[in-house]
Amino acid sequence: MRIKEIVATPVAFHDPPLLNATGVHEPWALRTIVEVVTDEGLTGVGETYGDRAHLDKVRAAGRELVGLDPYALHAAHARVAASVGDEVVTDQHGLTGAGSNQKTVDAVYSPFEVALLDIQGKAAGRPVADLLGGAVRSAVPYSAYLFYKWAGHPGQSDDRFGAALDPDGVVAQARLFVEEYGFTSIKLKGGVFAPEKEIEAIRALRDAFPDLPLRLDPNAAWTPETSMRVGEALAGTLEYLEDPAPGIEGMAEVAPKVPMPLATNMCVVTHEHLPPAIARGAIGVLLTDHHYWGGLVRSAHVASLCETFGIGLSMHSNSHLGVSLAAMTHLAATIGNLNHACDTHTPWQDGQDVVVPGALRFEGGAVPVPDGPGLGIEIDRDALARMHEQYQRCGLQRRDDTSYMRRFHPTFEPKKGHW
Ligand code: GKR
Ligand code: MG
Repeated sequence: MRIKEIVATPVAFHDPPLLNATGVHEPWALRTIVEVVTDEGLTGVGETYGDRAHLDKVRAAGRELVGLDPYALHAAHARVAASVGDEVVTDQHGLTGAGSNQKTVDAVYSPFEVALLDIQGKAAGRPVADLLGGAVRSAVPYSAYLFYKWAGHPGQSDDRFGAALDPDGVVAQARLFVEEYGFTSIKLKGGVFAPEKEIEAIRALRDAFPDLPLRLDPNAAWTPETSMRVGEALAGTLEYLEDPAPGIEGMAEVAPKVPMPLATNMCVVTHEHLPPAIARGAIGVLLTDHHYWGGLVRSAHVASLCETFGIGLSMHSNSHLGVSLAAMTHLAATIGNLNHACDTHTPWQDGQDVVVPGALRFEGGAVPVPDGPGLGIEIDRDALARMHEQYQRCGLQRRDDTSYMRRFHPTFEPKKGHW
């Protein structure tokens, strides 16, 4: 079997005005759906970022994979690395840490790897989780991922989630998500208001949900001193504190001074960050993410490294569709040492998807591992075409939360080590 053709389709879907340390989500979120077609008629699918610089690299790398055996994952990685060369793609929003060449190669390779595993699974008649060593859990728990948010995008009508700009709004949002999805743990995206306000919101969540694990993620908006103060104030309340301060240095300063583990998806985002972070004791939990750790197999290797060094594991997410949710679920199902519920932005998509409904669902806050061959999902061709049209019409080519925020608050500055 050989790869015959690769198609990368950028898509856009509606996204609510979710606030974070760098600004506010634009009305459209962008992703790219990658389809790999073989000469035996099998098609595999992967999903990745939609920013133009990344999309161009994915398309260029895809051309180099034609003719390759779908089982030759190492060769595919080498061809992607050669195609990317020494270039570095950096996220405009800076929410997933610094860019590097290694991270760029792994991010470009990831959707192909997922699609090739989808093909391998379809060829074998087995779910991707089986290719990764078999599921150790039949369903993967996700957390309710709360955001401060405006009631609606300026100039548009309010969305059904409503505003969340104070503790009551945050608790109401949590109730909605827990009621609709059954989540059994909660994450609040912070770095939006002064830390004292966010401490109040966490305390309100603790009162409203006494038994659910809670986490707070200000995306490195605080100084190490503030991080220590918040950590002390929330002793016994948080399962982990995610990226309170910038960089491995900042996190290493905070880690021994706070009672809860520090987690990251910002200061450790590629292999070269692991040795210094481990040596400095900077992190207690790594949020893995197959979209930039080089796909599912390489993410599973990182999970083993974490086990070796006593680092806990959770999973990071950006705005995404069902292809990513399926891949995340197969991966998370096979990692024995994944000891925290994974993040997902799925509720914010509010039913928009490129995947035919049915294979992915939440039961008690967890997604049962799809049991069909490969990823166990099917692309809804009409939805893909519609979302591609939306991409062409929306005029966005890269995520830029800061510029969008400045349209309404011209003096807004991203918060990095600000408070
Ligand atoms: O969607 O605004 C967002 C998040 O802030 C996201 O971009 C982050 O990468 O969810 C992420 C995180 O955990 O830091
Ligand atoms: Mg984070």
